[in-house]
Amino acid sequence: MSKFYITTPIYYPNARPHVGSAYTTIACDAIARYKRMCGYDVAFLTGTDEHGEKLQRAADEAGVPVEQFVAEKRELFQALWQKLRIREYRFVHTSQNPAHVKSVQWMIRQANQAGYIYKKRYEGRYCIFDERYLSDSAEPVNCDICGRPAELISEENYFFKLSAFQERLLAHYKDHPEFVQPDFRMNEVKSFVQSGLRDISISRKRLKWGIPWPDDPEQVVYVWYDALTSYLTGIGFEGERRSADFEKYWPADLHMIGKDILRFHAVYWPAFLWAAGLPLPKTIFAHGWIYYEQDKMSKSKGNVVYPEPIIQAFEEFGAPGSDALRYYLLRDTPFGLDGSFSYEGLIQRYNSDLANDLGNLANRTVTMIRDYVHGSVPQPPGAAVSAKVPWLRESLKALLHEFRQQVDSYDVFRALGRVSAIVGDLNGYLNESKPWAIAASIGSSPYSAADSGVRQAGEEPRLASESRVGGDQLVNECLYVTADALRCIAVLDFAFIPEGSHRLWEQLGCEGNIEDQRLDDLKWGGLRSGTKVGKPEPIFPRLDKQKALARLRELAQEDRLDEERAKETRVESQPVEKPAVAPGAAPEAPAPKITLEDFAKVDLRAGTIRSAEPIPGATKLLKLQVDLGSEVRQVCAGLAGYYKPEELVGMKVVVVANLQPRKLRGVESNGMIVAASVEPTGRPVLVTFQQDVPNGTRLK
Ligand code: ME8
Repeated sequence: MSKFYITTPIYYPNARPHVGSAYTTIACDAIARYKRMCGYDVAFLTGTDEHGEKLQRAADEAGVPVEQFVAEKRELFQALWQKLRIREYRFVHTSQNPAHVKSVQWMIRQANQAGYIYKKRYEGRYCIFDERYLSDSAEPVNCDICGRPAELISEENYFFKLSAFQERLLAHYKDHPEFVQPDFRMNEVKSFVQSGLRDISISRKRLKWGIPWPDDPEQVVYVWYDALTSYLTGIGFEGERRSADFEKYWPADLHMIGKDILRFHAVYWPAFLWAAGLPLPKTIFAHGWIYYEQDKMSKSKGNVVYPEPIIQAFEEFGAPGSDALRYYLLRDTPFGLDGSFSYEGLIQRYNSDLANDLGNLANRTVTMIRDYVHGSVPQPPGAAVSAKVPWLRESLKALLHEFRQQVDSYDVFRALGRVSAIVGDLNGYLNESKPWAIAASIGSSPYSAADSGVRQAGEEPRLASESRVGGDQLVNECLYVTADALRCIAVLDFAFIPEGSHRLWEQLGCEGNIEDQRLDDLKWGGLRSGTKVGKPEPIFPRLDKQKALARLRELAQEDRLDEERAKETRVESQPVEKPAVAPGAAPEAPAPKITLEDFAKVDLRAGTIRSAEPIPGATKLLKLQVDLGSEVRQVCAGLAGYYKPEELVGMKVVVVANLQPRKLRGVESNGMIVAASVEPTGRPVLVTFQQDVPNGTRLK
């Protein structure tokens, strides 16, 4: 059996996943499902990229230990994949993963032994948001991906001789034009490499949150070297030790990525692999970017789209929400180009392709089989009655072939377009043949066509004089042809819209599980006559555009508010997030060991609370002015409900004085008051002194 190894990028768990991360993962899930149905032994990898300064800062801002922060966010990704019906994937995470440490350190050692690593002082600009080096000079510069100002880094680092791979890369691109897809992306990569490659820094000194550099505890490995190596770790690579899965699946057949990270994959990654003596992946496909109504999604603009409220809104209307989103993302934008998300577009696409076309065809067909032929798929006549049938048969044959060609070249947009076109043809065929009219005229049904509700408004029953035999044959032919074509469509669509396709398969009464179907066996005429169809329930009910739009917007807004509230609750409840020792509960696990140097970074000071007052709208926060000797600091603390403001005034407390300032409920907070948190509620008990000490005294 041939194998197929496909990966998504591993995502930064600095925030919850949004529709952009969903886009890549959905595309990969669809391709993985499709390949399984083509008979491949598929490994599908996704995961989270958890090291680096970006993650460290996000955790600091949330006031949570970074290990806990990434573990919590990682779960949000897995929960969303569940909702989006992402299945049979392996999940790799880069922090707290001993196998991954071994992989990365092995890669570095190999490159070092091969002479591709050297040490030098680095001074330049670095974008923390995209974790990339931008220039080798101190000159201020903005990142060309995210537009943020880059930070100055000045430290002694390990460097990778990327320049040594320039010619080899160009030769590889020439010999393997399929290595980067679509073709226009290959051209971009080639011209970047032709313009000259510089060596790159692959370690960080100031940072602790990373994989230790082998034999140099002062440095951690650059987060991209670490992240790319996860494609190996995720299938059982641990440096010298390699699993049978790794031997089977590597090299990857497809790294699916967004266009933003093409250079890392098409230039750095092959060089890192060559430096370690490992074979290269076969194809890197860079898809486009999804914008929100033509605008870049960003938290500060409040236009980031999250999948959960979308799924919920559709489900409230009885529609398969994950299918609606999956279909919209893959069918609305040519795969490889940029796309624009809009709620109107989402409803429009769902209503036109899934509700009006496919859903209607399925519902009409199953209803007519139930009403006209006692619920069993009829026997098609030996020779075609309608002249359209041979044409439809040829179209379906062509579809089965072209669909595979298109998905094999990752043109999922066109493949779905082909299916949609044939659904249109089948609806046209039914409308022209009017089996409901024939059935009514010959009375071949236990029900009348009018009762069945399938006659179109204003239609007259026709062919009243047609012989019963000819009429029966036409009805049988129509119903067999559409039901059989729908069976094929369900199988083709299953990779893309699994929920609806599965229901369609069941309604048609087909034997076996849809996921076990093989595309090689899919042929016209495969539906067994006599198959009992199920109850004709609408699979893709049509949505009222205005109502659906209003509900989608409402849920998206609620979701945003919930997220903000959750963040504020978390911040408000600091420093008492978790009870230190809840009575009757196991004590909290000890935090990882730190050095004295680490501890010395925390500036703890004695201070006297001069005033305390509530903050409007905040249930737990109090605004305090704390006298630190040389200054009076404003600090917001989650003490309301536990301490009365007047009790606090005059109290001597311990303040973390060098925390980054941040705003809580719009009020600036410049430090944190130290407290023990007790009982399951996390009630704060303030730390104070046995004897008086001057304000501003440092605690050591
Ligand atoms: O770059 N439209 O992680 P990341 C389309 N950890 N795709 C989008 C998107 C959007 N608006 N936003 C995100 C990283 N994506 C690294 C990767 S791999 C070894 C390390 C998708 O969380 C797209 O696939 O920033 C993009 O490449 C990926 O999310 C980046 O995710």
